[in-house]
Parts: sequence; structure tokens; C-alpha cells
Amino acid sequence: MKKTVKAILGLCLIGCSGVALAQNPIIQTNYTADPAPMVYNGRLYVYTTHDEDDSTWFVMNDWKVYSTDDMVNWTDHGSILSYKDFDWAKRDAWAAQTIERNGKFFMYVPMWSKTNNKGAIGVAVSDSPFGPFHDPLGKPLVQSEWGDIDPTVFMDDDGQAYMYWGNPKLKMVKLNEDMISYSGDIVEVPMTVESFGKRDGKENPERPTKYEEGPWLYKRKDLYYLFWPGGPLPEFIGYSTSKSPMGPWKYGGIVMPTEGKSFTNHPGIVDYKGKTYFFYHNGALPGGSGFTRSVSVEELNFNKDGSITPFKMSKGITKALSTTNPYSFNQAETIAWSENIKSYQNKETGVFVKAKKSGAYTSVKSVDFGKKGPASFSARVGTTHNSDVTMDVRLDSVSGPIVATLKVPLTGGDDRWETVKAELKEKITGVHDVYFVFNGKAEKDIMYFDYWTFLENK
Ligand code: FUB
Repeated sequence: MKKTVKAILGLCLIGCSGVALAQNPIIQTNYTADPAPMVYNGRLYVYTTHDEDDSTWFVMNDWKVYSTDDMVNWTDHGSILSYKDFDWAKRDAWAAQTIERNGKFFMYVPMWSKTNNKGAIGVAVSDSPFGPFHDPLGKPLVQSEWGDIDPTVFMDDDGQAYMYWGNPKLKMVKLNEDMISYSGDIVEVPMTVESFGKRDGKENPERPTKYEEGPWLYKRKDLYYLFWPGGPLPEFIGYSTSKSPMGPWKYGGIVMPTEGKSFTNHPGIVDYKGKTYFFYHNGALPGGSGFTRSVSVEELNFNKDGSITPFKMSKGITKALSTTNPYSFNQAETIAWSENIKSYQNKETGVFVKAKKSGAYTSVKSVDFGKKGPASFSARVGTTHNSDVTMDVRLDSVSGPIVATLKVPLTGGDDRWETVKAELKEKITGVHDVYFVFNGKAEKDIMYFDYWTFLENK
């Protein structure tokens, strides 16, 4: 007779549930940095830069996008744009931001320009948040001098869009309605102590204030906020406020003090489902550093007067805003937490994940199996090994009860897949965190995994 997993787990209390575990960094399957959140059609998207594995400098070739609707399970949509998509660019896919206007998505991206051998900011356009994006101009949108990096674009309630950017100078321009051109002169924002605070340490004529780079423009009630990484290095995140999107700015103080194994940081702020979220990066993943960074998120709270009390990096948002349906097709690359997993993409499959060693796992939080529960489990998987490769489905922790085990067939390559089914060993009801644990004898690349679903009991 099948035992009821809900009954067994009743004994586990909080230690087994995974609820108390860390959720930051939110992406563990690649090194990501410079988070740029955007809400579209009720879903939260985060565009990121991508630090190549083992980098010892800013080796950054493309931008990625991830999304969620519950703040804990993040779907990897893969690489959506590269500096190679711009004829005029030769490297440095650095901090970007995407915004939507009239159903079109505009991604503002800094790169190193081939033509002038300087930093420059381009724009790419798409009909979808996932791309494909193309370069409508065939040239930079702005190229003023070295330091044209880190664009932030904000559209005000009256439809006027503003772009700020720059390191060490802070510049601003008004974008036209087409979002791919601008009007008027590029304004250099005065770097005053009143606007950006007095820099600590040795005097630096190039950087008279705390402002370093990476601005993010945000509006709350009638107040405009400019968040920015401040120096001297390693960076903290500070903020300034103004009654107008064009300034003058008044220094507000520190939001997030220096912390976290990366000498840079980068703010991205967004309102979503009644709360405000603050995205940033650090070097918290295994192998993490200033050149192998990872994106995290915290809830951002404001004081009554609109000021912000500084807060530290934390374990992140641990409670899902909603549950996941196990009876629909769920992508393997929708993950709350994983270890020893990398994500990849190819033409055949789109984005999928690979278990790099035996015992690697992915997990999904707050999966609602309902009252009847499932009869079976199936997943699209494959391996290049003919020794025993299995995938265990466990509940509520990586060592929780095994409710199903799939035998993974030798398919011979990550362009070849099979959908495999397993009967359930236990009856499952109610809400659980689900863990997929990958086992095999090989030293590396145990198996690959594309999607999963449960079949509901009738
Ligand atoms: O990620 C490359 C650069 O490092 C960004 O453009 C800066 O904001 C800093 O995060």
C-alpha cells in the first residue's frame, strides 16, 4: 500500500521543508550581473549581463533574460542578444536595461565600438521580451567619450522617456517617442557633493563625489530616485532624489553597504505585485568573484518620508507569491535553487539544463499537487552514458522522500531526447517543494533535462 507523503512529512517540521533555505543568488546556473528588472503582462523579467565561466576580467559577450511570477522560481530564457548582433561593436556586453513601449521592447546596451575604439550605447528592438532583438540604427545611439556605459531608461507618466548613463560622468538625454533617437543636447549632470555625497578617502579630481557608475532611475509617488553604485571601490549602492526626472538631485545616503566578494555592484529596482524589489549582484556563487558575479534580490522598503534605511545582503525572498501547477508542462530551467547544474541552449530544444556531476539537483518551490494527487511522473531527458543514470524526484529537501525514479535512456547527445515515465512510489497531496536529483557513475555531464510534468489521478 502507498504511504501518504504528507503524513511522513508532518514529522519533518520546518527543517525538511526548504522554506528556511537561501534563495539568493536567484540564478545559480550561470554567472550573471547588472540586473535590470521589467514588468510586462503581470510577469517580472530580469535582464542580466553574463560573466563567462572562469573569467579573470570582464569577459562578457551576451545578455540573458530570466522571469518569474512568484519571486522564487526563475525561468531561464537563455541568451537573447550579443555584442556580435551589432556590426559596429567588438566586445563588452555590459550593463543594459530593457523597457516596453506600445508592445515593442527596447534594450539599451553599452559595448565597445569598433569604429571609434570607445564605449558607446546602442539600442536593440524586438516584438517580444525574449527577442529576437535587432539593431535598427546600425550605429550607436550615443557615443560621446570614454565612459558611455550603463544606460538606464525610464518612461514617465506623461510618456517622456529619459536615459541616464556614464562612468565617471553622469549624463542624461530625453528620448523621442520612437525610443531610438533623442532630442536636445546630452546634459552632463553636475557632480556636486549635495547631489551625490562627498567621496571618502583620497581626493580624486575625476570623481569628486561618491557617484561611480550604473545609475537606475525609478519613481515612487511624486519622487524620482536615482540609485547608483558609489566609490571608492569596492562599490556600495547609494541614492539621490529629486522632484523632477531631470534633477537637481539631492544625496539620500547608502542603500546597500559594500559587501559580497565583488568590487562592483549594480542596482535594478521594480514594483511588482504590491511590493518594491531591489536587484543587485555580488560574488556569492561557488567560484564567485568580481568577474564571476551573481544576481540577487531583496524587498525594498521606504520610510514614511521616502528615505531608505540601509540594508544588508540577505538570503533573499524565501516564500513564493503563488504555487506552481505540477500538471502542466514545466520547464527544467524553471528553478528555485540548484547545485552543480549549468543551463545551455540549442536550436533543437531551446534552453535546458545539464547535471555536471552525480548528486547535482534542481528544485522548484511551492508545487501544489491538490487533493487527488498525481498517478505518474514524466520528463524529457537524455544522457550520453550507458551506465545507470537515474533521476530521483524527492519532496521538500534534497534528501527528502523519493516519490519517483526515472531511468534515463542513452540518447547520445543533447540534441536527442526521450520522454520517460515513472509510476509514483508514494501518494502526494498538498503543497511541496520538489527536488530533481541526478545520479550516475560518470565523472561529469551526467544527464540533460528539458521539461517535466505529473499526470493527475482521475
Ligand atoms: O558588468 C560590467 C560593468 O561592471 C558594468 O557595466 C558596471 O556597472 C559594473 O557592474
